[in-house]
Amino acid sequence: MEKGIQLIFDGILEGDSDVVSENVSTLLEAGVEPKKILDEGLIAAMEKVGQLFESGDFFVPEMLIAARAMKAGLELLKPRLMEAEVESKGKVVIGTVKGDLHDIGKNLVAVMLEGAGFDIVDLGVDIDADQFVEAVKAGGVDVLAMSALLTTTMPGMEATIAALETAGLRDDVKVIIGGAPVTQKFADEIGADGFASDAGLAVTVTKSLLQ
Ligand code: B1M
Repeated sequence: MEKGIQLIFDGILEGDSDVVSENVSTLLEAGVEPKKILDEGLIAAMEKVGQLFESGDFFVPEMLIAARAMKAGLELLKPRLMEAEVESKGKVVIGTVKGDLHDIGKNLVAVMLEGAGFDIVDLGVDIDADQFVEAVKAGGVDVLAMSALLTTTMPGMEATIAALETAGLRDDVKVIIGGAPVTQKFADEIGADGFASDAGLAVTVTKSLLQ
């Protein structure tokens, strides 16, 4: 692994936002691709954090400070991940489902969609079916995007689709879902229109749903 990327990786594991920010800035100035820094530094480190949590070497506080350090790096990458699209490609309402506080992946999807020219309404985390439905009711929404990181919160996606149906809004919006435990099979089972396994694919799938 390249030295600067290794320092970012280690900085996230140690929860050191300053080291992460410094090295992201240095690599960007040196012309390293933002996508490389994101994939090999930031996202790889969060995967490692997950493994350390599973093995009992990390606890929630360590996950939390690692997430903070990752977000510090992501803030610096954000402008560089966004392409300069002028014309709006459509309006996307996005949120993490009820009971789920994980927002890093959701934020990344929002950044990439915004960069690709979509208007984003980010509802945040812990969003229940009624809140999603209210946001769609507000009008002009082309896509409803839901993220879940916990197997226990995935049913919130199905509940939201059911609530859209009850409200008579299901045909007005395309629904795309994602998050580490979410699969294409689950998307098919609950009647979502699209699934993406990462933020880049979320853009591709969202664009294809609106064609
Ligand atoms: Co939690 N956590 N966490 N956590 N956490 C996981 C998800 C876990 C897999 C860790 C593990 O055990 N290995 C595990 C879930 C197990 C399961 O359900 N199968 C877990 C657990 C158990 C928990 C708690 C229950 C722990 C506890 O309290 N005992 C608790 C739950 C709190 C809650 O939500 N109610 C909890 C808490 C937390 C923190 C708050 C400490 C923190 C989150 C901070 C934050 O987000 N602000 C945290 C973190 C950081 C993680 C891990 C380590 C990293 C998640 C992350 O940010 N990844 C995670 C382990 C892991 O995933 N490897 C873990 C980086 C991010 C870029 O990836 O979010 O997957 P991801 O997003 C990707 C794709 O999934 C996709 O694109 C993104 C970019 O490519 N994607 C979409 C995401 N959303 C999408 C939407 C789309 C399309 C694509 O369309 C709409």
